[in-house]
Amino acid sequence: MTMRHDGAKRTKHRRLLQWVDEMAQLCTPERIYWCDGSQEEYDRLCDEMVQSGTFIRLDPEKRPNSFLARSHPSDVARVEDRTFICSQRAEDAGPTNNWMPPAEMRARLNDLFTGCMRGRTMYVIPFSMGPLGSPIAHIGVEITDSPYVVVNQRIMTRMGQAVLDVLDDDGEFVPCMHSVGAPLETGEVDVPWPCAQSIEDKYISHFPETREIWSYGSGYGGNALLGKKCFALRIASVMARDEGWLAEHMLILGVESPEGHKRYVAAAFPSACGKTNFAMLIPPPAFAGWKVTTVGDDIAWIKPNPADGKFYGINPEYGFFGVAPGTNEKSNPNAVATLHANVIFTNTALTDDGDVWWEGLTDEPPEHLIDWQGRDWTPGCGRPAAHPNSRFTAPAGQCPSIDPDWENPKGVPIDAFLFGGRVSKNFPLVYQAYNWEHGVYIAATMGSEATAAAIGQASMRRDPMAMLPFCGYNMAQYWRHWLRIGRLQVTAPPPIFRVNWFRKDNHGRFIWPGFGENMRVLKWVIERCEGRAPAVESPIGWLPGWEGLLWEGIEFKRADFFEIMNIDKEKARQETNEQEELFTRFGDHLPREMELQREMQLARLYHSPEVWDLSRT
Ligand code: O2Y
Ligand code: MN
Repeated sequence: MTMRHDGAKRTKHRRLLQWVDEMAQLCTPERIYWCDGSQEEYDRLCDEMVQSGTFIRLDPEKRPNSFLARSHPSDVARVEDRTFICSQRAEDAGPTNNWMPPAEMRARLNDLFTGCMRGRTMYVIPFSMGPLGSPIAHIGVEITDSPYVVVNQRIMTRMGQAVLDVLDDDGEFVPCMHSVGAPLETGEVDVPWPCAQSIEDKYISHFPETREIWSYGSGYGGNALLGKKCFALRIASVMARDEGWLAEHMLILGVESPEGHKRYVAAAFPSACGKTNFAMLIPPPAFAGWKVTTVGDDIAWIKPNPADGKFYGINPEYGFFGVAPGTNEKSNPNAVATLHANVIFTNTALTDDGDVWWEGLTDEPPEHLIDWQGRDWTPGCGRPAAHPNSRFTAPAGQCPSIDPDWENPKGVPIDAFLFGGRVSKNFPLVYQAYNWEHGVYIAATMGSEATAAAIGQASMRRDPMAMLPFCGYNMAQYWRHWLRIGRLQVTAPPPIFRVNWFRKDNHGRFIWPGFGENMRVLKWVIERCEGRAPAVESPIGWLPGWEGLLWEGIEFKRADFFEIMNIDKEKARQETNEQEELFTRFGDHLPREMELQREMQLARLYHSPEVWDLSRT
């Protein structure tokens, strides 16, 4: 028997209505609710969650219209071990993804989802990744039994009736099925953060061939807000491969010179490398007249435009799901300002006057807090007050540095790609690839240094293009796609750069001050795009000389610059040799250009003269 709901009044999309009915029959919820995306609906759901204990309303003077949620201690982050790419063939998921045959996964999910919404409301959330109706945007529909997911999705995506209107009666949408995996028995009282009891019962599953997402057992972040990592990266990367575009784990920022020239840079960094801070950078005083603006802080969808042969990018998201610890007036004043109101905090600490706090927000912690698990906390008690992965969900439009074109349906033209890892030794502050193929190679081999405990044979934890946990298909085929799209789809692909803010000196101290000073690197990047900045050829790419960067307003000695730019040839050879291990994992799928680039780099590291000695610049 089909359950009554007002879907037919909301849309004439038969496939969507049929899917909702099928999911209701599978999950047997108490009721079905179609989200309209209104403020009234958002306020009502937040009030209900305050009543049920899921939300704490923060002090309305200090943090208007803002809430704190505390998750179950077992449900605090993305679960990569429980994330699956269920392509028909294992080799299409590739060696870096967890794979399960689709039929086997479907059977498991069918068991898990049967009756999983008992006693709960099934919410239907139509959402658009990207500005409504933009040719770069795509639509998803998330079904969930979590009101926390609904209100977060209202911040993170454009959602509600307007999306159904754009979808019309036959538009394409990605079905995103989600349950916290905690059915309620008759008379059972709900808990503030329902989720599956055991990690083995969590499944974040993707079906690339049929473009579906099924997520079970977690209510947290990337596991549950399915528009973000699941759709905008894992499924979208497959769509992008098939349709000739790029779905990337990249921020997009704009740089405007005092003369009013505007450039846009898309930059990929692995998770937890300060992407949000970089996306909201404030140039230091020496850069009077320069402006940096934010298009997005995490994900970029980039499509070639045949009209002018350039790449155009959008931020498919509508909000920021940023990590709270470490965010402060020094590291990211724009983020702090963004958080003034209308924010959902998850797993931060609560102050005695009804506000939030996390490690690093202030130099001195408050004398007393309630920690992320609801326990009394005092400085020196030996526990962090906020969970290290505590988050804020905040509307992007509230960011003071938001770019005037961030909602432009055409996207913004991408002038350069940056790739950055976290490496303490031997990787220069910045260098430019010789050409597109070389750039794809340096992006494919990027990574962060493994911690001492994690170092096995190789010392780098590879994270190609910062997409290791997010590529929905074989990573080597993804490199092939990058090679092809730069050759065929655009007239002159943007230059590619590698950056590394994290180099340390012999005392283990960071050499580069980071934060706003990264503007100095950005300026060189922009000037390279315009063919204006000098560069020195090296075996690994083009380097800025001392004169290439602006040094006004910073105490940074020439010797420090040579230290941060220095390439020890022997160590670079060792690193290049170690890359073979990554490449061989992909067997015949590896594009031959990748191994060729590696061998050419090795040859340069053996044979090139020392013309790249920067102390001569
Ligand atoms: O732990 C989570 O669910 C969030 S992970 C995340 C959130 C925002 C932006 N990036 C990431 C990431 O892991 O790259
Ligand atoms: Mn991310």
